[in-house]
Amino acid sequence: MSAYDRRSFLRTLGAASAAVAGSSVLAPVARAQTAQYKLKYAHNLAVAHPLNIRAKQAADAIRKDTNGRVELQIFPNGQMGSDTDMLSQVRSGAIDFLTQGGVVLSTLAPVSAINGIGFAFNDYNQVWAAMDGELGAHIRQAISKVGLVAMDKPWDNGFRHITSSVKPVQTPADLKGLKIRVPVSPLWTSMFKAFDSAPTSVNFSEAYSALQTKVVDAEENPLALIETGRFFEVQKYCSLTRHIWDGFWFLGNARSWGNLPLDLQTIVAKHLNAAAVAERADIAAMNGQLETSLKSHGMVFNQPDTQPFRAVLKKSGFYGQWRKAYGDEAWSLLEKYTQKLA
Ligand code: X2X
Repeated sequence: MSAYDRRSFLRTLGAASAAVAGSSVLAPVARAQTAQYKLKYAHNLAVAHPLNIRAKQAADAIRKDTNGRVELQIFPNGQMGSDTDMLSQVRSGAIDFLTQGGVVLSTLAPVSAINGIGFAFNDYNQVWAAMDGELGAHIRQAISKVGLVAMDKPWDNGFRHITSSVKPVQTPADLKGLKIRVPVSPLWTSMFKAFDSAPTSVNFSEAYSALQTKVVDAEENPLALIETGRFFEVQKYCSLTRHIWDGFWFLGNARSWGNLPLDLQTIVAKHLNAAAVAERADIAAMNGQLETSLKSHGMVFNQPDTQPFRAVLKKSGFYGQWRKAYGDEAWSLLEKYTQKLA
């Protein structure tokens, strides 16, 4: 990120976090000489991201409530390595905690990507009901089988929207033939193929130049990444399709979690879950500001009706295919919170 990017993103974030700063100042605590339990937590987001800010507040609260016995050490910004590296580290115990989304985690626990099914969730009410409810419990159960413990409350990453340099996406027909960059993931590719688009898997770090050189005309990401990735320089339209929702699970190494006495586990979980809920509100507040900021950079927004998109995915067999992949049990738990999809 250039200095300019950082400044403008920090300004956006600053406004969102200013509201919370006043309410969350913790009394300074006498730091124990050495914490009895030092827990390493790594993530891949910027220091200014609400996830990092809220995790730091949780770390302070944990230190205070455990009288300094537990210290949560945070390693932000991917400094512990790539997503897949960090996933290996949390499984081996080299780090104790990691926040990770369903896409990467699904390489270990396939069902953890089910929240990324296209056009499943209408809004955040459905997302949190499902993820804090039986669907989330089902995913955590799968996660527990691969040596990890997931805290109850997932954190927000965001709804994804489609940007394009050629035209707004208002109906499914606008996706036909669209050359769109997608992350390297079968779920994305299969969804855009169902719309007869021309999806190309490109790593995020190369997405901007793929748009600039017109290898592709479109891409899709949450607003925060459209802003920080400076996609507004090479994209004109932002269609608020909300086609995929993704979040982060707060994952612990099962052995190091098990080594914590129960009373300390309770305190740590309480503060991490509270921080997740606070971070969700931060992201919601940021989204309105990001739309304003992107408009000031010249982007044109539209708000399509999502129902016709869902109808295409149903008819094309997309939902049926993924229902088979995830299994009937997981699928019916998803549909408990969304409308019937397959
Ligand atoms: O690659 C992307 O578009 C990104 C950064 O949003 C993901 O991690 C899926």
